[in-house]
Amino acid sequence: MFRSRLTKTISTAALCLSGLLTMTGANRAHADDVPVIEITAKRFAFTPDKITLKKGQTVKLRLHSEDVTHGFFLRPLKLDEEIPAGQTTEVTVTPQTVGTFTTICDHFCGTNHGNMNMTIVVE
Ligand SMILES: [Cu+2]
Repeated sequence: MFRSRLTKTISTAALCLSGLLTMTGANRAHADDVPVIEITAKRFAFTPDKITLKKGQTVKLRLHSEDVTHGFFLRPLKLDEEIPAGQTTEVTVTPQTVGTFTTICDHFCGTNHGNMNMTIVVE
């Protein structure tokens, strides 16, 4: 309990850092060299529920929905993706700020939607 509250506090503070992080498009020339992290969205959780990225290292997030349409929103990393029902969306990100951030589903997907989130740690 304490830990999740702490995480929330940190991520709220991190919202103020918005703009210090950059995101690049998925169509870069060397996009194929970028490590890929698979994330599955399914009512009402992301799997895995925590990933760790390295500051300054570009990664590609491959977001897959196993059921309905979900969102993937994390302002400090400028992530605001929609994951259409049953489909896969890719986004490339280069985190620039160390911290612990909470990504939320911002596309209403059912009764427990408000608790659908995952943690992204940047170290
Ligand atoms: Cu949702």
